[in-house]
Amino acid sequence: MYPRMKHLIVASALALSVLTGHAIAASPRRCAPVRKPPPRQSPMPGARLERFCAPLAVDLLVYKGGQSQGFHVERGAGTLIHENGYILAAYHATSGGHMHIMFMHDGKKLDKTKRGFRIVATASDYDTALLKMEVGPHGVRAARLGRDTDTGVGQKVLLIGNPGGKSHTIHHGVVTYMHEEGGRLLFDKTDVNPGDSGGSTFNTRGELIGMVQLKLFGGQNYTGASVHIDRLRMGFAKVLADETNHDYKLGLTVDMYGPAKVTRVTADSPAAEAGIKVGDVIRQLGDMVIDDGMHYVCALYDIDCARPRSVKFERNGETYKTFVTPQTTSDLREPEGVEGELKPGLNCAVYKGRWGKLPDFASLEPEGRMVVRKVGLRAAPSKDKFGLTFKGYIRIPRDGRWTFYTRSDDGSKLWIGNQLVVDNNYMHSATIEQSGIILLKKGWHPLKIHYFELVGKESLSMLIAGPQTQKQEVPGTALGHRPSAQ
Ligand SMILES: [Ca+2]
Repeated sequence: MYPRMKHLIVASALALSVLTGHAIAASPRRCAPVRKPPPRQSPMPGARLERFCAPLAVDLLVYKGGQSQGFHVERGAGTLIHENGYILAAYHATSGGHMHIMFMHDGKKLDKTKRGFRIVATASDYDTALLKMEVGPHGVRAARLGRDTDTGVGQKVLLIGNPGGKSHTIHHGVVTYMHEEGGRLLFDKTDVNPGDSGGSTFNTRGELIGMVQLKLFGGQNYTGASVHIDRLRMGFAKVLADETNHDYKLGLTVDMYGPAKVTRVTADSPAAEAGIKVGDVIRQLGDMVIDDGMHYVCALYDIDCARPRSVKFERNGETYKTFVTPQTTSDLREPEGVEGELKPGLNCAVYKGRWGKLPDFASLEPEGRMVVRKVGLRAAPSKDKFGLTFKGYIRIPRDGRWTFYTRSDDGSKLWIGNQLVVDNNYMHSATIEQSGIILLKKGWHPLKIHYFELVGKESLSMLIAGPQTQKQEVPGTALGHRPSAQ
């Protein structure tokens, strides 16, 4: 090949990479090792274990209700799992509510509405929530994450929770049963109360081996139970690490049951272009040091799309540094509705009943059906004790990442196609707003909303925000339905 031609080919490759937004392939270079994980502790006697573990736990307070139903406070707890301020808590002890307060062991108070911390991600199927301190995580110590093999029947455990608001309450217990299938539940004889939800379960080495949880999987009715750490690791891998949670991808999967060892690299992905290979152990992403697969999942939530991020990893005893440029995911949901076939408004079905949460409307016979111009309570059959379902299509003006919100008194849920986007279930006032994100292509997408009202005040609204679209109530002009469909 002539030198001139070679030059031209390199130049056109560069131009192409700029157009498609891909990073130029970066070769990993050797660098200084990342700081080692904290050493494993020897088993500690009771008082020393308490002193070691107590600063790793946090208390949570959620203010719920409204003027019509009365206010009440729900309590829960959580555990610091990374020194950057990441906290593991129970989804059911952090969802809903209009004010969220966190107390650290030293009495420091963090208010979510004042940006003291945020709810980074939730996985309701695994009853798991990931929180992050927004201010002053500097100097916090985080729990070493254990495995299911780190505890067995007959061994001592330490539980820290917040029963009845008695902050940082410590129970000592003994593992009496371990459920190996369908959830790996850990049972112990301690007296666990509602305020303990999301609380820490430590072994005698001070390693986090579970999360206190009264709401159990599989419909079994046990009390005094913790969800085992391996079940939480699985939830992290299946739900929180799922790249559909983010609007970018790296093309990387890591082991969730220990150090973040790379188990899969997708061909032509940003990770592959950055020279990361199966077997490498990810040790740092951006400024976040990674000692465990769960840390890697936390770090994913701190990434900005289309900005190169430094990655440090270990290979054959050496540490290397490279850069990945997260790629925008192109799997936007395809529209289904056809412009000319839709009529304005949504199909609305009206139900009467007394529910404290959304019923299975599909199994109920509606009292009536009508078409409504927009989402609201125009079809309400009475002031109390009723439910409504809305079905039709919503017009999305442009491709991108869309956030849907419902504000409802009482509960509501919103689906796009078969995907549940907003979960705003249960009794609460309309000050409660919940939201969810979905990637959509321009066009008409199937929309479904379920709503119920038990007593007191009642209201329902749907809002949307997205590319070049400020958060706003969805106008009737963006809604359509098939006249034949119910
Ligand atoms: Ca109400």
